Amino acid sequence: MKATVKAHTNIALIKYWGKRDEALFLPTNNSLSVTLDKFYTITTVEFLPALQADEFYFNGELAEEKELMKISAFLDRVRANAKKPMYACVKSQNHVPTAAGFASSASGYAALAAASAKAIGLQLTDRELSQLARQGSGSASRSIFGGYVEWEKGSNADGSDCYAQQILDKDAWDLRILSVEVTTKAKKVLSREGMKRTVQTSPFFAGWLEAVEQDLIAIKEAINERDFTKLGQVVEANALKMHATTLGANPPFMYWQSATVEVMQEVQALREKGVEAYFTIDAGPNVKIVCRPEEEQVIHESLETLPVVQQIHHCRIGPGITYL
Ligand code: FM0
Repeated sequence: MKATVKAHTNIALIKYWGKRDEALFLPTNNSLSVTLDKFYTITTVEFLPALQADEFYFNGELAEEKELMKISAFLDRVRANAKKPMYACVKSQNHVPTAAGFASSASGYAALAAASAKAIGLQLTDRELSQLARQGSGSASRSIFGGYVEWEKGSNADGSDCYAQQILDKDAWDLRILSVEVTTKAKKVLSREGMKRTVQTSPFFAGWLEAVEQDLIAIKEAINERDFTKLGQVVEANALKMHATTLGANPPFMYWQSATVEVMQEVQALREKGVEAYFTIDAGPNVKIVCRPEEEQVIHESLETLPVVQQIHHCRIGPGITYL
């Protein structure tokens, strides 16, 4: 009745931006990510007949009521599925620098889905785990798998055809991701809230949906051909289009700060000097850079000269969930 799982974060190369069903976490478009080796969550779930309520410890401390409620709501699905009305003690250790703009929800819900399913005795396939993790946080559906992963939006109203799958093994193409943490003061619009507002109010959202189809075709070709230039161009352009939709929302918002733009311009300047680097940005001010191993060091050296850069984390492409 006890299980421990390690799950890694992922970074989207083609973004998940928009839901067609809020309650079931069904997206408006496919997305494509790489799982990262360096950042992960380890979660232990134990179902105990003696418990009167769920318990949630986060990084060794009893979590706040609000966090516990989210975990409990998630466990309710697992209990209903297993037909076992038993409470659980959940202990999560997070090894994700949340300040760097990595959503710990992706690794968090992937680990919770796999650990809770195993602990309660459900035998789920990775695809079913992806569907379960999705209902905690959309991007968690991708963190079940390692390497290059595509999350299928599906078309069924119940989400039965909406899950992620691996499209290429991590060792098949060694790319590197640099996570560039910048100085920041501004309050952030949470990704869930930002994507909802964009879907409901941005006239540019229709353009996003049209463009993302083309970007997916192009990036899958680039992955098949191991064409880094093509991949990088699509990755950068896709992130820019996602962020463009936020400017059209009502009220409008943007995730970039001046430091974000400085890093983006440095990446573009590197390319002009012949160093191939491409950026992507999630729902926050920090920048992630995609590059080949041979150029990782020179990119690092050039970025660390920028006063707005606080820290640079180096990641490789990582594995899917593991049972410890
Ligand atoms: O990861 O509302 O999963 O594809 O990071 O929990 O389903 O936190 F840049 C934005 C992540 C969205 C792109 O959204 O949202 C991506 C984003 P939830 P998530």
